[in-house]
Amino acid sequence: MTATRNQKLLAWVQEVAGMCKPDDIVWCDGSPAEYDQMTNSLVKGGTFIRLNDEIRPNSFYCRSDPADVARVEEFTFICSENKDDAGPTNNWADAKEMKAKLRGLYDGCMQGRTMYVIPYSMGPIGSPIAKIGVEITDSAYVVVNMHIMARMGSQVLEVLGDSEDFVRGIHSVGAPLTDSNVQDVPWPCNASHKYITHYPETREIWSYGSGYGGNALLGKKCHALRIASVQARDEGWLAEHMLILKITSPEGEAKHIAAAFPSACGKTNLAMLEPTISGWKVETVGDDICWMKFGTDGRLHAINPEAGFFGVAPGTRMESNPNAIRTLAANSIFTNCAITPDGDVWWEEMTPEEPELVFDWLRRPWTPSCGRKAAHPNARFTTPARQCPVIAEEWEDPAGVPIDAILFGGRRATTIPLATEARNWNHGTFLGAVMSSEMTAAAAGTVGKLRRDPMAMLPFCGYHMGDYFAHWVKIGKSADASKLPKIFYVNWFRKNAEEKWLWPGFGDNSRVLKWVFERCQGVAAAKESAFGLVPTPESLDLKGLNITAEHLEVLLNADENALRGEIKDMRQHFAKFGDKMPKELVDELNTLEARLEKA
Ligand code: SAT
Ligand code: MN
Repeated sequence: MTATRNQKLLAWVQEVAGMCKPDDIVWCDGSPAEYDQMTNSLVKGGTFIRLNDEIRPNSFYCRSDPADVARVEEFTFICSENKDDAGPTNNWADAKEMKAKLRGLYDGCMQGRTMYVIPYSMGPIGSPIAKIGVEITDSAYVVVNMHIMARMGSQVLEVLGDSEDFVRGIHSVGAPLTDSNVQDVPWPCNASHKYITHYPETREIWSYGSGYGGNALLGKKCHALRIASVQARDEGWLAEHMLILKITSPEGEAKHIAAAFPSACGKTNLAMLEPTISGWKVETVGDDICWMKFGTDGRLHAINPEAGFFGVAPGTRMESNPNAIRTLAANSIFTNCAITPDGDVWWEEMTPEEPELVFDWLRRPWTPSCGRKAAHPNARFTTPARQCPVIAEEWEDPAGVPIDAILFGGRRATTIPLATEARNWNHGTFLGAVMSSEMTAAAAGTVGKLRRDPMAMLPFCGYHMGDYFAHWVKIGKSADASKLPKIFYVNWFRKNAEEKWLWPGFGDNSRVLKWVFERCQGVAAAKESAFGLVPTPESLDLKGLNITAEHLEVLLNADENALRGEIKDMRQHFAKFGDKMPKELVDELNTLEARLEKA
């Protein structure tokens, strides 16, 4: 049954069906009944295992193909009309050539499968900041994950009406069942042909070969970041790789903070943290993506375009993120974790003691002494945001929440202090532009290698990064400076010479949030450093924390020698963007260098 009379949408679905040749077409309505029916059939087909209902009700366990475990940046393309618009940080391919190649791969790629049509809204349905997309996919796994991650189904079609204004996404796992005698595998994918391609001008996404996370749940990174960043540039707003949190002081004053960290650097943990300082409260608006638009009050207002969390499981535990653990208690999907003999999930660090026996993500028996990891390091949970016990009451406010502060951060064992406040918007934009992090398992690549990841958008900016920087500068210029969020750079990951963490992190990051809050109020102290304004030791609330004065000094130190050594790398980084590099940020780099020379 088709639930729309939108001719453009109908024609496009027909066109895609003609190419992919599925056995049938299903228009997803987004209902709980649809979710139940599809999860049941995923269980029947062997893709899902239903977890023990008494331990984790209505939840499912799933293992991917070992050749399909993370985003594949080397096969991710921005197919803008001009190569120059993709810029040096993106793979570019000519749209016509890429589409011709993909049409070849898509030809008959859904044979023996069902083609699902998923109308979805990124953002609360009908919010002026929200955007509609339609994902066509042959993966039932994608459909049920989209049920959690986005608002989807009939309601979205109603809001869309006859409008042509929707992002068109095509996704196929690239594994046709051409021989009806051949049994499907639990995780169909195409290990040798993966393409995640974006067409910014026509607002299209064509994805092939992978069923995992951001490669396949097209509303997330492909739409809400890569395509939306282009829409944001064109329309004067910001689409960012940021969590959104609300922090309330003991006096009942609330502020909203958005924070950008690369994938798997603890955005979900920060978004849900339980403060260790008494009387303070942190609540969640979003954990991964933030769309910010100027409101009539001249301030930036943010929405979380997503409806769920697709978080890294390993390391998540009561001590690191109790609210995530509580969110995951039911109605969740777990991918590439381990499974226990009594039918619950497990992953590294989940429990204080390791279980005697589990079955790992590769289906092998695992014991604590076996010398392997039980869960894949990029194992994920998919869980509804509304289940989060600290979800902020305004998290679905169509008008968004006013942002008081923006944090940038990454994993840096050295050099970068615990917290730094930018002197102004351009300086903050500069700090975001030179942001760097040691790599994690969220993307295929060398874990631990340092890479510059501007605003944590390196894999997600849908256009030339130099133009993106210029857009940030322009946003600053267009606004009343007193109404712009203050910008900070934080680093929870500093280590001492013995490779030990200097900062406890997790709930204790509330101490830094408090400092940020009080800087916004203009009450906390800070001192000048070459890098920016850093907390004085007394300005941080360290009550109850066991931290030596020596360690604190290292933590709060912008290491001038190390920074001097990085200037060359920052210049090379900026040089990549050629004449698109905004002068304002080059000036900031010159200022940093001059300050370091004087220091
Ligand atoms: O892109 S994913 O959604 O797979 C996760 C991430 O990298 O943050
Ligand atoms: Mn992310």
